[in-house]
Amino acid sequence: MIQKFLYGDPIPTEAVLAELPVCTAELPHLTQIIGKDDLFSFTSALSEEDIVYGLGEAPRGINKRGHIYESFNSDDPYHTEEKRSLYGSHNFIVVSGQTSYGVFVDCGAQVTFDIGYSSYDRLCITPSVKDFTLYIIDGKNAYDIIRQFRTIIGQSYIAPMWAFGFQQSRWSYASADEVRKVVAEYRKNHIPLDAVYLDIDYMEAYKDFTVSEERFPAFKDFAAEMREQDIHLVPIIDAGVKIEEGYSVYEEGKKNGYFCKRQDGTDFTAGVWPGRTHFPDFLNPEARRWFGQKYKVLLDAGIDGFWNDMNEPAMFYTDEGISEAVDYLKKFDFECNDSGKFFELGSRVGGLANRRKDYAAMYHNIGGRMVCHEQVHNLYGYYMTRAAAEAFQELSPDKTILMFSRSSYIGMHRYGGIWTGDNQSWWSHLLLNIKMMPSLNMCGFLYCGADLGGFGANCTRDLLLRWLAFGIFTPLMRNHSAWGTRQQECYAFGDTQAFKSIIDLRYRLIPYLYREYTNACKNNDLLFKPLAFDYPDDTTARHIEDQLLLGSSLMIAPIYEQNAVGRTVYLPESMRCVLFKNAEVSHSEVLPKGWHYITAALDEVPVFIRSGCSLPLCPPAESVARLSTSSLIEIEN
Ligand code: MIG
Repeated sequence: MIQKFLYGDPIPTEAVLAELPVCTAELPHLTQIIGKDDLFSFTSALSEEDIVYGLGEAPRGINKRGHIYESFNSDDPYHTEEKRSLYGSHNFIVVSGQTSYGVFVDCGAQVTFDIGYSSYDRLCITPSVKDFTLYIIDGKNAYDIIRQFRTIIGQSYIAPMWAFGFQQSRWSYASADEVRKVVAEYRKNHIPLDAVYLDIDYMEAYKDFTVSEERFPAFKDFAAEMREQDIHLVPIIDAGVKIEEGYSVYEEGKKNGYFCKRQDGTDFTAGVWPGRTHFPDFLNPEARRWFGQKYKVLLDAGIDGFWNDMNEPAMFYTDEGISEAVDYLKKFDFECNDSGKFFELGSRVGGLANRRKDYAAMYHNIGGRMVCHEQVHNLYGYYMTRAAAEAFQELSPDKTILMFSRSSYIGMHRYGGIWTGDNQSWWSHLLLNIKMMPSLNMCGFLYCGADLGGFGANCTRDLLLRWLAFGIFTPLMRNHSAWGTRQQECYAFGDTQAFKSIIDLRYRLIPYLYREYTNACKNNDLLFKPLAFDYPDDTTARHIEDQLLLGSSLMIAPIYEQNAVGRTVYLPESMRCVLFKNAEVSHSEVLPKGWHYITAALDEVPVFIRSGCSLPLCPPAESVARLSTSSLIEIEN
């Protein structure tokens, strides 16, 4: 049962598609209190055994309990444990215990979830505005509640099958020749590959929908040359549009009033990669349509996949921020002997990016009404991606375009996937990746993945191998790394056999993965599930966070610790443990329910087949197009 409660006059988010009547009965499960600045808070007692699921893209565990989270999409590349916000806002939680219920706070502004942080036995949800919609969901258990929620938000985006191939990215492959070299290395080493990413340097001066003539001459021919080798090029699109006389995207946006405004009606300006930019007002349907149509120039060049970046939106600086900092510097008493003042000086100058003050100075045109960006901040990336996806339906009705975004909100799951942004080459971020997958699925995001090997910092061979050994199970399987870090391609660490061993297995698994993935999309189900969802009466399984159920037949238990030769694995029932090496079965054994120690070398991957299930495998191939999915073998349990 789902009940909808309306507070004030919320700006529609279109996260929920189902038409539900507004409920006037008393709010179940939660106590409503009115606190500071007349804002509502919703609280409830948490009992000892309660687990709180949800929040999609958020730090920490599958059980979100014990921490505080702030839904406010942020461009922060240091995903450390104490962080409260990442790039997406997915305001859906499920309290699972003696009684279970789900809560979705539908609101484009900031929402705070204190989940047993201030007080371990209290849940407290506080929207930062007075206008929002609250959904309360009752059901048999957490899994049932999640599936009801998924039903009202509509079916998840289904990516094309080629997007289940292995993808190589880097900031940046800055010329066609560099891309050719990457492809040649993969093909030479017989490591499968289906896509190479183009980061911001493919553009002319970071201008969206342009391609540098100098670095990527005859781009259309180049795309065709890549397609002949079964390689899809996937260019990035940034949210900000460069201010430059004569640049058509800028000129059209300006002339038609499609950019976000300042309060005085002038176009809002912030500095991002291209220098000073304007932000398209994706919340205005006309502007959205206009921007979406711009992707055509790349579709026409043979491109069939995109990633939308910097759409929180990220701002490096504004002129207002800079002049405030300069004024501060001018008045600063450098003779003073007060360390506190010097710290403040540092943050005044270093704190120019993503200022709340700048977001508060930006306005949208929503149905003719000027709406402050703060009210709809969390919807911006969602609506950018929606702009693209709606245009694709029109421009490419017969071919699914790969689309995923950095920033997101629930509702965007119908238009594309997400990648989880700028993680680091840290072992802890491999574990974070594992724990985040089921939470993302709960909120509708199925085509997703992290930057395998880690984006920031320098990766090592063992970390990349272990990360790939988990990444072979995630729909988006992309190795991506930041400018200035060491090369992170699978051929950059010496011998390539181990990499081939793991990635070949991914391709053998694609028939299973793609089937389970599309089924999960169509049936509003999860691809990755916590063990508790299928073994609800098993009290040990209930608390396991580093093993996941994958589709209907498999359980996985990735190794995420440096130097580990194996790990302990809990089997909630008897399962067949299959160890793969060089994508062949090197060991296979039925193990009883209970704890086991499983060893796996860096080039090996263990997979657990549930009882009564079977795992189909196709022969390996170097691209999805070359997979022969009709000659399947089945490993049974
Ligand atoms: O300010 O385009 O998350 O994947 O490589 C950094 C450069 C901008 C952030 C993205 C990352 C991408 C990078 N971008």
